[in-house]
Amino acid sequence: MARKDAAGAKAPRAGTSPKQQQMQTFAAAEATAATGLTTNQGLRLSDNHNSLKAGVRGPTLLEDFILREKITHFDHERIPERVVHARGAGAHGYFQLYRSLATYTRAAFLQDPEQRTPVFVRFSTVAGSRGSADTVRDVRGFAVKFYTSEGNYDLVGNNMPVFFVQDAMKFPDLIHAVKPEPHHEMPQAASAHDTFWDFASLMPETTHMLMWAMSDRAIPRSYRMMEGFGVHTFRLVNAGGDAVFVKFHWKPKLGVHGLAWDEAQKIAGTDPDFHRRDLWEAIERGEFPEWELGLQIIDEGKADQLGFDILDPTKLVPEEMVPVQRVGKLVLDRNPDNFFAETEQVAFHPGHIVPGIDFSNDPLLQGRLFSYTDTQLSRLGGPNFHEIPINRGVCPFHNFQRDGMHRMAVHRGRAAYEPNTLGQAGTEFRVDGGPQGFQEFQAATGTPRIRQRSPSFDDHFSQAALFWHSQGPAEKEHIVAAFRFELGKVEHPEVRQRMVDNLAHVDAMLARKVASGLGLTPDPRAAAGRAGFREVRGKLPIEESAALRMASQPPSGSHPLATRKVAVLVADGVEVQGLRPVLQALQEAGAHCLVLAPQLSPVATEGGRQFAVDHALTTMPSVLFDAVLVAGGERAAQALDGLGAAHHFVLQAYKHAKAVCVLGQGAALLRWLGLDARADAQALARHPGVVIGPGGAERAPETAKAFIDAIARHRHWDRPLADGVPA
Ligand code: HDD
Repeated sequence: MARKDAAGAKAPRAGTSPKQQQMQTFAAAEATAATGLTTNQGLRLSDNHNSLKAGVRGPTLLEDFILREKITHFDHERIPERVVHARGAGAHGYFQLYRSLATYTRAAFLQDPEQRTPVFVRFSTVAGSRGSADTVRDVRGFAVKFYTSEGNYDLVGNNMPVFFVQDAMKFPDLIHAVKPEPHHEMPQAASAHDTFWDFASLMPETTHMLMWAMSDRAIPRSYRMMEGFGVHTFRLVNAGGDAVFVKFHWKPKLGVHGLAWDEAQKIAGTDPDFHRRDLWEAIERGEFPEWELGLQIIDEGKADQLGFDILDPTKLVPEEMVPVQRVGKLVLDRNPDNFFAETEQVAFHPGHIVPGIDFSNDPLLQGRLFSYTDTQLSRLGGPNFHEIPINRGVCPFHNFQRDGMHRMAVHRGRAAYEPNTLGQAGTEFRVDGGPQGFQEFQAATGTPRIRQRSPSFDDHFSQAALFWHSQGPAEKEHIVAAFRFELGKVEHPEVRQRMVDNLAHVDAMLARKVASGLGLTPDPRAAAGRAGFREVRGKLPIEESAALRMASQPPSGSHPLATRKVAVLVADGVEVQGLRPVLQALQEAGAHCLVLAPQLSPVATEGGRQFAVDHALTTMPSVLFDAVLVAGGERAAQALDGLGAAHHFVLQAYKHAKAVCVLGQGAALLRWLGLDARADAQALARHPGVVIGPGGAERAPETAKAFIDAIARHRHWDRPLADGVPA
C-alpha cells in the first residue's frame, strides 16, 4: 500500500498539491506602495531613477552601491541554455492511476488509484535555441517529473518512440551535426542542412528515426495533441523482486494531430510561441490537457522472441505485438508562476528513479544516466540544483553531501560522515544496507568488457519499412515532401545521393519519389557497399501497424471539437440570424470562435446592431486557426470580397486542408476555387471539408453539423485541387 505522507495526500485540488504548497513557501512577495523598493539587503531606496553623481551633470560615483548592485544583478541574469532541448514550455499537474500496478512494481506512486502524485512536465524542441520558433520540424521532448513519496521520478521522453543513434557515444556527433553549422551558426532550429544529412547518410541506424522525423509527428498541431514515449526499455520490479520489461507511452486525450509543413513555416514567423501559447491558454481556460499512461509489459523471458533487440533504441515494440495497457492519467492543470524559476531551472534526469522502476542495458540509456546531472552543473552552476524549489522532492532527504555553490540548507552538528558516533543520533550511526533502501535489479553480467555494437542491433531498415508501410497516402506524401525539402537544402550532391541510396533499402517507391524531386536515381547497391552499412534485415510478424498512423489516434473526449480554434470572418452588414446558431453549435462542440473583421472595432449587423470583434483580420492569419467560417450578409460579403487579405485567409486555410464553411453571400470568398453558393454535390465532392450553407436561421443546424463533422476530421488532406492554390 502506498504511503500517504506529504506526497501521497489524497486527491489535492488543483494548486493545492503538496508540491504546490511547497512552492508557495518560496513565493516572493511583490513590491507594493507600502513596501517601496529595497536593495537585496533590504535597504529601502529613495530614488530608483537616478544614479549618484558628482553634481547633477557630473560623473557617476563608484560609491553608488545601489546602482552597482542593480547592474551587477542584471549582468548575470542569464544562465547557459540547455545544450539540447533549449526551447520549451512547462506546466504543473498530477498523475493518477486507474488501478494498482502492484503486480508489476513496488513503486509507491503506482499502487493506489485514490492517490494523486504531483507532476511538472516540460515539452521542448531539440535543436533550436531558447528563442527559436515552436513549429520547426523537430523531435519534441516530453519530460515528466513525478514528485513521489519516495523521491522524484523523471520519465524523460520524446514524442517519437525511437531515437537516431543506438549508443550514447554517438550522441554528441548527432547533435553537432544537427545544430547550426559551426563556421557561420546557420541554420537555426532546422535539420535541413548539409552537416545533419551528411551524418545521417553515413549512419544507417538513423533511418527509422528519420522516417518519424520527416513525418507530420515532427510538426505537431499542439503539445496537447502529441504522444509521448519513454523510448528505452525499462524495468518494473515488484515487491517480490520479480522484473518485467516495460515501454512507457503517453496517449493524448485530444488525439494526435499535425500541421501542414507550409503552415508550420508560416506560423514560425506569425507566432513563434504558437505551442507555448496554446498550452498556456488551454490551461488558463480550464481546458486541462490530459494523457493516459500506457504500458507495454514484456516478459523478460520472451523479449528475445520479438524478432528484434529491445535494448536497441532505434526499435519500437509494435502495439499489435504487445498491446498498450492504459493504466492512469496525467492532467496538467496549472501554469507556472515564473518561467525562469520553474520551466528554465527544472532539471530532469533519467537516473532519477524510485524503488520498483529500473534501467535496462540499452547503451543509449546508460550514457544518459551520466549526462543529465553533468549538464546541470554547468547550466545551474553547481551541485546543489536539487535545492531549487522546482527540483525539490516532496519527501525528506538526508545524506552527508555538503557545501558547494548555492547551498541553501543549513546542516547542523559536527559529523558530516558515516559511520559516526558524534552526530545528532547520539549513538553510533551506521548504514549497512537493508530492505528499505533502493535495490538495483540483480541483472546478470559477467561477460567480458567489450567496446563493440551487438550484432542484434544490425538491422537498420525493417522497422523503418514498417513505419512507411503503415502510413496512409497523405502521410506518405508528406514524408516524401519532407525528404525532398530537407535534401533539397543540402548543397553537397553526394550527400543527397547517399541518402536516397539508403532510402532504397526502406522502400524502392519511397526512394524513387524522393529522388525524382532531386533529379537523382537511387542506387541501393551503392549504399550496401559503404562502410557502416549492414545487410541484415530482421523478420517482423507484421507488415503494417495501424497504431503508427496518426489518424488512428482520434480524440477520446466527449466534445468532438474540444479546444479547436475557428476564425469567423465578418464585416459591416453581417447577417447574424444564420451565424449565431452555427456559432452556438460550434461552442457546444467545444470549439473557440474568434471573430475577425477588417478593423478591430465592432461591426454593424444587417439590422444595424453592434457585433463584437476579437481581432483585425491582418493580425491573426488563418495559420493560427483550425477552421474558417465566413459569415453571410450582402454588404459584408462585398466588403470581404474586396479585400485580398480575406481571400488569402480562406485560400490559405483551404490549402492547409482545414475545414471551411461559408454562409449565404459569404460564398463569394470561394471564387478562386471555382465554387459559389449554387455549387452542387458533384462540385463539392472535389472539395472535401468545404461546407456551403444558405445563410438564415432555417438551415443553420444542418450547416453547423456538416461543419462540425468537417472540423472533427482535423484536416482534409485528400483535396485534389489544394496543390494548385497559390496562397
Ligand atoms: Fe536527452 C535533455 C530526451 C538522449 C543528454 N533529453 C533532454 C530533454 C529531453 C530529452 C526531453 C529535455 C528535458 C527538459 O525539459 O529539461 N534525450 C531524450 C531522449 C533521448 C535522449 C528521449 C533518447 C531516447 N540525451 C540523450 C542522450 C544524451 C542526452 C543519449 C547524452 C548522452 N539530454 C541530454 C542532456 C540534456 C538533455 C545534455 C540537455 C539539458 C538537460 O539534459 O537537462 O543532458
